Amino acid sequence: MTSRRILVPILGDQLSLGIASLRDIDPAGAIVLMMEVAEETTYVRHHKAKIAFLFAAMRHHAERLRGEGWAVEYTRLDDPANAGSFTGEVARAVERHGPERIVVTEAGEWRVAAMLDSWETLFGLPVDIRPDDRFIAAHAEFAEWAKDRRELRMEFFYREMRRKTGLLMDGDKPAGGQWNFDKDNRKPAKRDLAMPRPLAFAPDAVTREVFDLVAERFADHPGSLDAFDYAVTAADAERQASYFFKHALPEFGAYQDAMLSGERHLWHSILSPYINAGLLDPLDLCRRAEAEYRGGRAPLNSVEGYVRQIVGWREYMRGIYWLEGPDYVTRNFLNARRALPGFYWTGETQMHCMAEALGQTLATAHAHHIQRLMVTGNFALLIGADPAQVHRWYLEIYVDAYEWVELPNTLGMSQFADGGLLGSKPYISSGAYIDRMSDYCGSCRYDVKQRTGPDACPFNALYWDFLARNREKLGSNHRLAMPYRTWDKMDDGTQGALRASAATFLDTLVSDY
Ligand code: FAD
Ligand code: DLZ
Ligand code: SF4
Repeated sequence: MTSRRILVPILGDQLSLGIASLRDIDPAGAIVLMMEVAEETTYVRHHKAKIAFLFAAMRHHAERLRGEGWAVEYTRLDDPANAGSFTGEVARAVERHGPERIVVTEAGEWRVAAMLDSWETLFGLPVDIRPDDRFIAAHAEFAEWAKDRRELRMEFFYREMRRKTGLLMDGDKPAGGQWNFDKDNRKPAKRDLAMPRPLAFAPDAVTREVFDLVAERFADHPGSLDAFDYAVTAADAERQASYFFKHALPEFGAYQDAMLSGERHLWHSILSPYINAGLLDPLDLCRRAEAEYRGGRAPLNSVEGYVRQIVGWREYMRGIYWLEGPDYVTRNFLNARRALPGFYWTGETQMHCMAEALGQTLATAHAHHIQRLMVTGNFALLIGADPAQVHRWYLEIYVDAYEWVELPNTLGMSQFADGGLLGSKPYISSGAYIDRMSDYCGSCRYDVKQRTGPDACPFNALYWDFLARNREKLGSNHRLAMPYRTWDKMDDGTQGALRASAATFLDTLVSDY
C-alpha cells in the first residue's frame, strides 16, 4: 500500500499531457497506470506498424509524464505478471496500492467504455469517468444538435462548430463569405519534384525494442515494419505538423482528392495517428492553419478544407458513433454478404489502383482519404462485401484507426450500410473517376475505357451491376437518378453484357485469408 490515493489509468489513445484525468490532480498523491495488454492488441489483428506506433508512443509518453513529476507504473506486454486486459491490470494496481478512487478519461469506444463502467462495482471504489474534452463537441451537444433533425448532414454541424470555436469567422460571418470552398478543390495532381515529402523519423532505441516485441508476438498480423518512419513523441509529431503547415497546407485543398502512383502523401498532413493518439491537439492545429491564412501564407480554400476535415468530419464522425450506439456496427442496409478478397491482405492484384492503395497500406499502415474511400472502399462496396468485415479490415490495417472514427467512416460513409444516415448517397464510381483523379490507369493491365470483356477495367461493369442489383433499395435516391436514367437507356444486350462481365469478374475473387 502507498500513500498515493488516486489511481489514474491512461489508455493508449490518451497520450496528451493535458488529458482531463490528470487535470487538478496532485502528482504527489497519484499513481498513473499505463498498460500494454494482449486483449487490446488482438481484438482485431492490428497491422504490425499500428501496434509498434502505439507502444512506442506510449513508452515515450510514460517517460514524459515521469519528467513532469508523475509516478507512472507501466506494464509491458511481455511482463510475465501482465493480466492481459485493462480491467485485469487495474485490478492488480488496486491490489498493490489500495487507492481511494480511480480517475479516468472516458474511453473512445463502446467496448472499452463498458469495461470502465464495470470498475466501480468490481473494485468497490468511486470511479470518476471524465469527458474527453480534446474533442470540441461533447456527446450531449451532438445529441442536442441531432435531435429532431430529419437528416444529419455534416455541413450544418460543421457550421455550428465554426461558430462555437470562432475558427475562420469574421464576426458572425464565415471568412471569405462562404462556409465551404470545395468548388476550388478536387484537382488532379501532376508529378512535381517540388512536392512536399513528410519527415521520416528514424526509430530510436525505445522504438527498436518495440519492433522486436512486435516482430516476435505479432508475426501473423498483417503489414510490415520495414518502412516504419512515424513520429512516436509529441516533439517529433510537432515537427511533422510544422512541416505540413509550411510546405503542404497551401496546396492541401486543391489536391485533396488526387492520387499518384508511388506517392503516399501528396499534400496531406499525415497527422491523424498523432491527433488520434493524443500527441497533437486538433483545435490547436486548426488555429495554426487559420494563422497561415490570416498571415497570407496559405489560401482560404486549403485552410477551410483542412479545418472542415477536423472540426467538421472528425467531430461529426465521433458524434454519429456515440449517437447510434453499440449496434451501429451490425447495420447492413444493402444486405451485402461477400467475403473480402484475400488480396486486401497481400496487395496482390492486377488492378493497379488497388495494388497501389493496398501495397502502400500494408507497407505503412496509412493511405489517404481518397484511396480509402474511392479505391479500396469503392471496390468493397461495388462487389457487395460484408460491411462488418470491411469495418474490421479498416480497423486493423490503419495506424490511425480507433472504432469511434473508423466505424462511421467505413460502415456509414464508405459502405452505405446505415442506409444514408451519414451520407446522402453511396460513394461509388466506375473507373472513370479513378482515371480522372490519378495516374493509375496508364500503367494498369486493364483498360479503363472498356466496359466489358476480360481486359475491361473491373470497376466499370461492377459499377452498373451494383446499381442494377440494389435498385430496390437505391432506385428512389434522387442523387442516383442520373445513373439510373443512363442505365435505363441502355439496351438489354448492353445491360446483359455488363452484368455478365461483372459476374465473371466476381467469380474470380478468392477470399482465402
Ligand atoms: P488529411 O487529409 O491531412 O486531413 C486532415 C485531418 O482531418 C486528418 O488528419 C484527420 O484528423 C481529419 N480527417 C479528414 N477526413 C476525416 C474523416 N473522414 N473522418 C475523421 N477525420 C478526418 N480517419 C482516422 O483518423 N481514423 C480512421 O480509422 C479512419 N478510417 C477511415 C476509413 C474510411 C473507409 C475512410 C473513407 C476514411 C477514414 N478516415 C479515418 C478518414 C481519413 O481517411 C483519414 O483521417 C486521413 O486519411 C488521415 O490522413 P491525414 O492525416 O494525412 O489526413
Ligand atoms: C489499439 C490499441 C492497442 C493495439 N494496444 C493498446 C494497449 O496495449 N494498451 C492501450 O492502452 N491501448 C491500446 N490500444 C488502444 C485501445 O485499444 C483503445 O482503442 C483505446 O483505449 C480507446 O478506447
Ligand atoms: Fe483501377 Fe480500372 Fe484504372 Fe486499372 S483501369 S487502375 S483497375 S480504375
